[in-house]
Amino acid sequence: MKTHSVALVPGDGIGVAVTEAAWQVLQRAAGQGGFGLDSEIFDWSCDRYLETGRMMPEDGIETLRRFDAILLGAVGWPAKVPDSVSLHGLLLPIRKAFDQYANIRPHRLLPGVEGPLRKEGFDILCIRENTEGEYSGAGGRVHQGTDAEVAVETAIFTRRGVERILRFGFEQARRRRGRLASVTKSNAQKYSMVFWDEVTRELAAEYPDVEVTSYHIDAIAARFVMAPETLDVVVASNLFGDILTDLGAAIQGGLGFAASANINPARTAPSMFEPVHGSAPDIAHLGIANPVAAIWSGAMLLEHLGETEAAERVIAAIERTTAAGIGAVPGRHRTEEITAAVLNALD
Ligand code: GGG
Repeated sequence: MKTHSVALVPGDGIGVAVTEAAWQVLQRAAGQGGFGLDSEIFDWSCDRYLETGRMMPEDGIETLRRFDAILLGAVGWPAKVPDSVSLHGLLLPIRKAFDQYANIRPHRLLPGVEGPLRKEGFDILCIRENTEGEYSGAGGRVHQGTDAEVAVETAIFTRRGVERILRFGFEQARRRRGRLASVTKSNAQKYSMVFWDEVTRELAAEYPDVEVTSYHIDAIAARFVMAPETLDVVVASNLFGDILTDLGAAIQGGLGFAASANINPARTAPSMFEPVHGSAPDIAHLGIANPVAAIWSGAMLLEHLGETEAAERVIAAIERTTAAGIGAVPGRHRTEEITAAVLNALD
């Protein structure tokens, strides 16, 4: 029997409960699909930071490297550790070290899920550049605490980085409805974003079958709400993609429904799967976190490992669950009820 190894990094807050839920579902799907899933749990989190001064051990990356995939919950607990420290101590270094440059975030409506922004037919695939741009961690501060204080955050855009994420987007558009939206703010950011637009135009010549439109981030944010049916695949930088996908999640009905995959397309290192949402410390101990986004992310993990049929069954089980109204309204059902319903729907 084929067995895949998965590193579980539940992280902080509700990350622990939703990872546990997703893992239960993945194991059930594996049992039904005739393949195995082995796991090891890593307690890398803000609590660990408080104990050891590190979000993950020094050899954390090398430890993760031997797994086929990583399932992550959420990172951050600002009352314990500044978010900038936790993010740069765990999530961002994993994406960077494993060259998970394509962050895939599917936004579509699940049956039965309501929400004030819900738009029938909403179906957008966001591709977020995941290893450089505004989250490169380059910059500095001088004259701290004085009137002359200066803080600089350098956004790094390389030809390699921009070209490969756009190419990834073009390929996805080819497999979907053939439309690509490339997102910048090139009227205001006259170096990096003008460069991004230029690379978009260069690549467009290679993909004559894909209809390409360049949007500014503010304009496409409005379009997400007003005319989402005009969008198919959306490619954006690290920061713009991060913001836009929270909007996508809101239109889906909430952050509890937004899944994501941090993919290393060359498969030279493990890819990582995580819900878009954060650790939500305010509800962490209430048992009401919605595990749907984490379970959906788990389905993306199975798909990546080549277990396509099992992945499709998990997605179908999620859809049957929300269609029955379970997990469809934030806070109405407990995490364990939603998980049990998805498990039942798998059977
Ligand atoms: N589940 C992922 C998570 O913890 N997200 C919190 C967050 O702020 N992430 C920033 C990012 O995805 O770059």
